[in-house]
Amino acid sequence: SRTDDWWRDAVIYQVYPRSFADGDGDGAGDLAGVRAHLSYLAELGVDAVWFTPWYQSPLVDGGYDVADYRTIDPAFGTLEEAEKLISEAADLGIRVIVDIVPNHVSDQHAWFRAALAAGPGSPERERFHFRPGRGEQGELPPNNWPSEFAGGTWTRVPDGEWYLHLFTPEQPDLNWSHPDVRREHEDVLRFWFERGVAGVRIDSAALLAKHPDLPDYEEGVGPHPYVDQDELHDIYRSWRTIADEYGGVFVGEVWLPDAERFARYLRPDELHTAFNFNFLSCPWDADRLRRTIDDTLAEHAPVHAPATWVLCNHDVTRTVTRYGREDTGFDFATKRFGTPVDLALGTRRARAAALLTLALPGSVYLYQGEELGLPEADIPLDRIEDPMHFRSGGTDPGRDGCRVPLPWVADAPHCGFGSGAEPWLPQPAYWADYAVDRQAGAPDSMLTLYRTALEIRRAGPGFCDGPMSWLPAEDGVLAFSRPGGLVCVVNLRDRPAELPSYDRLILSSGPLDGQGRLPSDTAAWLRT
Ligand code: TEU
Repeated sequence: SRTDDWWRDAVIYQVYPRSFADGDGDGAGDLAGVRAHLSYLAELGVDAVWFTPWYQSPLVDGGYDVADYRTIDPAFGTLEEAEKLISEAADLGIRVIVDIVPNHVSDQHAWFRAALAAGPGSPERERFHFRPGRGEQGELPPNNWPSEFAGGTWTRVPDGEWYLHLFTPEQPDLNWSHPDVRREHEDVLRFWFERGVAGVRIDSAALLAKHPDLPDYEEGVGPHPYVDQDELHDIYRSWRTIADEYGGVFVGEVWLPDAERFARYLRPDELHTAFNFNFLSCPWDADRLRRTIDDTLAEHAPVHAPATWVLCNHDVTRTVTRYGREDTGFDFATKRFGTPVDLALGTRRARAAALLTLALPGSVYLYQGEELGLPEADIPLDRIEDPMHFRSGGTDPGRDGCRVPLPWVADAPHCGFGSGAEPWLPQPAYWADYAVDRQAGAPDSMLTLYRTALEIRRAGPGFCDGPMSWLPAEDGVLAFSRPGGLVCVVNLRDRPAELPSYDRLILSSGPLDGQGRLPSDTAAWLRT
């Protein structure tokens, strides 16, 4: 719908296919379900859809354990359906972004099965990180690396060797100094660009390359042996030449605390964009938010890359819950996760945060259900599937609470998620209150807020990857202007705030008080 630079200020909707819509009635979402709801996404007004992995997979880690990139998992559908989906989305002006997981594959991937069968010393094992163990009998893991998901990073196979996995044992890490590994991923990129995808998300993008000696690591002592290795830049430069052939774009999942190191990935010959997760750890506080915004924009400015804004994704506690409580700990007495939540407050803040992020320079990621204001759900212990929960010995709730199947129709079985089997994760009793059909015509619903805001954003001007300037404001209030006279004001204090008397485009929550002031925890867009 727009130019080659569409991605610089796009709104990108994240679909977690297993939980979006169930077209075949087996209790799990699928491509048929997505295709049936493409018009919903068009009406919402998003520019692109990012699909978390839909490839053949045992789904041990929700598809981030890929067994074959050239096959769609039968639980989701077929390659032909994916191709249809991509072209139907294009007809509606929606671009498709797929997810590539280069750090590891599934233990069911042909390469790993071959490596197990071929045994120690075989060329098949060189595509992974197999090593003899330490200790007299080789009974100790080859190094001390901690797992990204708790538990160890090494698993021993029956012939005595160990293999490396930064995530679960079902996700063996690939050896990125092996030419097959590089060639295969370049082919996979071409495979999906050939099928018309507009972009690729790169999972765990700063982890793939490892120090060749796999040395022990003490936190903070010496260079890190696998985070942010220099070879990565060479890998992404070769990927970029492929993307450029197709006009495709990258968004990297680059979790790095160091802003300067992060920005190195965002270059005209490397990644176009990377997720900015700074808001996920930023409290609802005007000074902290302002500093986070300034830091984020300062990180991106020198490399001329647009910032991205993320309030939620499939790995973190849902936005309205995060803004409505202090901590997310596990309560052993009630076997429930999280402290009591003030959902009304969390929702109000999430509404204001939506207008804030949508008014900032750059692109915005919107995670399915965020536009409905879904809270984090409590998942009964015996229904949790996320390996993160099990790897932590049960101390971490895991990430299923943000992955519950969507409610589409309040009065339909399973809230319209599917008409057959029970959804793979249970929907809470209150889920129907959030259903799309309840929210669609309701003036005060979260869905209406998002639809209206996205419509205004599309019409512009001012919602772009251009400049922003802070305006003078009272303590606890954020106010900034954008090109074309757009002004955004966010009141984070506990009493009303002065609002300039420009034309009002939208309020996150109403009404204004008798003196025309903006209520607490509310945002407004104005036009001068
Ligand atoms: O996440 C990578 C990652 O860094 C995670 O460890 C993240 O810190 C954690 O999920 C936060 O709660 C990606 C995917 O987004 C995630 O779903 C996968 O499980 C992971 O990679 C492994 O592929």
